[in-house]
Amino acid sequence: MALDSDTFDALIAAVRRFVAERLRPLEAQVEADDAVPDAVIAEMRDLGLFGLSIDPDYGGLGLTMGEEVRVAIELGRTTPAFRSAFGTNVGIGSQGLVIAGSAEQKAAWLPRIASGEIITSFALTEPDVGSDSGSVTTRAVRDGDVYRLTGTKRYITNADRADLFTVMARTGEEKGGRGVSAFLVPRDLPGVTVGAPEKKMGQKGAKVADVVFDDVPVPAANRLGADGDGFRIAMQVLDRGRLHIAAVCVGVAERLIADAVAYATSRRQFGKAIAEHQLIQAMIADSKTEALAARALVLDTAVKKDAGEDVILESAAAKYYASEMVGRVADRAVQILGGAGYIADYGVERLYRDVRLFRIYEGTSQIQQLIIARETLKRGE
Ligand code: COS
Repeated sequence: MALDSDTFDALIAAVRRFVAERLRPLEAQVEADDAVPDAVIAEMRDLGLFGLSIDPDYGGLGLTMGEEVRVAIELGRTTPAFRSAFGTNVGIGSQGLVIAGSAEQKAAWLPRIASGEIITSFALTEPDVGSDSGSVTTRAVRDGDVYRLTGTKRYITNADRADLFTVMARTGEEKGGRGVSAFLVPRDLPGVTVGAPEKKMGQKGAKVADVVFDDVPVPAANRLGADGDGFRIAMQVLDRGRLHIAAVCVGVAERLIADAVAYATSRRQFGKAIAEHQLIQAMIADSKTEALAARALVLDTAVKKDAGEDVILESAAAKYYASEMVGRVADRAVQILGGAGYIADYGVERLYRDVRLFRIYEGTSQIQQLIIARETLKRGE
């Protein structure tokens, strides 16, 4: 159920203030330290950010998708690592449980996820399994009241801090997604090991790492949904996650446009502000047009999702368009800033590296194209 408009407006205003006054001044520090300060995480908890998407019955804010994407756009206006700090709890780390969890599973975990007391991660990708996620090789073998879980998951966001993993593992002999089940795996079970965080191109402060499961005894009660439901659950989680990421891309694009405009209006060449040169204006116009188009697509898709429509195609289209769009916008922002765009102090260089990931995680652009084409062919229009 939607929040009343005053409450939602107050939330947006609080998030906007938090981003502008608290997070943006810390961007260079997060980049240098490759970490989001604990004090900021505590403030995110107080704002309710960890529970944006979780039902109020479990202590969350229970935002609709239409509301969540508007919050995500606001959060996009700063370094993406801040959003990632609670992003898994809002999205891929919690939504398997929200979509397919039993009442007992939800009661056991969701309140602590919503409050940010525990951190969640989504463990689908493996060393040899990326885009073809139906072919996961991690195995969960039933042994009485437990499944014995063995395998390695790769590039797992927030694994370094995670208390609870949603793990997709093969339980049946069927090929492809049909043999895959999903499990809630607490980190403190014996046999769970988290590797060292990877060195990444950008999005410093948001960590990814391997997670190794070595004969981990996962209670059978921790399976999400029925045996063999795991792939479908993971796909539903990603449909939703992709729309959220698309919204973040819109926010980053809006930030980059603002940075480019601020620079172009103050920087003078040939006797006038470079913003008065038409070739600069052309870049600003292209970026603005594309950002508006992406914003409209994101908001429209969220409305459809809230209305209960199937948005597999639209979520993929939003992620595809918005992530590619923000790549172009970042590239133009560097160009408008010229030499300054290539220098770390100005921040645009950092965002240019940060946005590169949006075209890859939660499904590459090529996977989005594949989904969009399949769904269009299925729909016949
Ligand atoms: N919602 C619900 N069910 C879905 C679904 C969705 N979005 N997508 C697929 N399914 C179901 C299908 O209906 C099908 O069901 P049946 O077995 O009953 O027929 C089953 O899942 C298998 O679907 P499909 O045949 O489309 O699977 P493919 O192996 O062809 O894979 C893609 C589909 C490529 C779309 C999927 O593997 C994918 O999204 N890959 C990218 C993964 C990714 O984003 N990784 C990022 C890292 S995780 S942060």
